[in-house]
Amino acid sequence: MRGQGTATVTPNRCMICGETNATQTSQCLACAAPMALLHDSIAQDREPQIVSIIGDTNVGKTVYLGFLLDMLTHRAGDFEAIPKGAYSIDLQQTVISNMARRLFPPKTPMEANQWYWAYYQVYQRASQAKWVDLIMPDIAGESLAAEVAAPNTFKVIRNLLNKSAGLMLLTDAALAASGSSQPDFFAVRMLSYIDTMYGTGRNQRINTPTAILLCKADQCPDCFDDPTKFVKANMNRLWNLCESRLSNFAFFACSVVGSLGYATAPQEDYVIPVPLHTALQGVLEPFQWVVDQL
Ligand SMILES: Nc1nc2c(ncn2[C@@H]2O[C@H](COP(=O)(O)OP(=O)(O)OP(=O)(O)O)[C@@H](O)[C@H]2O)c(=O)[nH]1
Ligand SMILES: [Mg+2]
Ligand SMILES: [Zn+2]
Repeated sequence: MRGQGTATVTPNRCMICGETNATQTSQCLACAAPMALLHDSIAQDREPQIVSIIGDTNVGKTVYLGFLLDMLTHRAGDFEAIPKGAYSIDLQQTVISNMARRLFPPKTPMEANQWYWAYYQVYQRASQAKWVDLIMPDIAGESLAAEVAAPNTFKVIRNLLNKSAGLMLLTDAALAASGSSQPDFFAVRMLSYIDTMYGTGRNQRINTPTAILLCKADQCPDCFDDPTKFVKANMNRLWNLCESRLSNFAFFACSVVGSLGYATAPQEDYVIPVPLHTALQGVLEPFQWVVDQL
């Protein structure tokens, strides 16, 4: 019978953490992953692969993922993408509708039950045409930081990273270019957490394909010319760790805005950036690279 083919899953066993739930719950009671992922994957009769988008708070993960998914559903490049389940559209819609009103989307809450999850069937028309089913959750940077600082605080993150077939590590290039060491340290902490979790020996390296994105590159356009050179110069700790612990990594520059304005309300003492227009650069390339490696 169709739909019963995946031997490793039973209908109420969470795909992310493996916990058995009551059949009716919409989110896993243990880790808050949507149970719809499981039901949709049973319908596909194919094991989906997880690509995790990770990075510090405020680096631009939500914005990046929203635009990426929107490009995929617009058949950008060689891709064609079919969202599985209406929940998969929520992130894309939130980002696009906010940006159309010249607002950045709100910060992702720390609670896992409020994250957006996207499950897409992606078809790549290339020399070797292929289908991949991808699960891409939008994780909050603060939750990632909490898990890295105290492993097992956010079980869902640990399970996701453990199961990831590909990683996209986002870093704030604008902040790094201004001389801050925060982006470098965060990325190094994140990678060393993953390295320890995988328990890779001294002579082995992490072979999960890892794309490292230099976000907000509109603020430091020279990183488009040579992302690797930028990382060596501005995030040298990260570069060294990649070279010694990862076997498959690549650097990419990306940006979603063409120009920014800054606004403040009377009597307010804070200034917010206003995206005056959207200009996507380097959004698809890192994703394409990850899919090519899967
Ligand atoms: N200049 C510039 N700023 C950007 C770009 N993308 C995002 N930003 C800025 O970065 C902020 C944070 O973006 P988000 O996508 O919400 O960041 P996040 O990584 O999801 O943060 P958390 O949800 O807290 O983990 C936005 O509000 C913008 O101010 C970009 O391409 N260029
Ligand atoms: Mg976010
Ligand atoms: Zn679960």
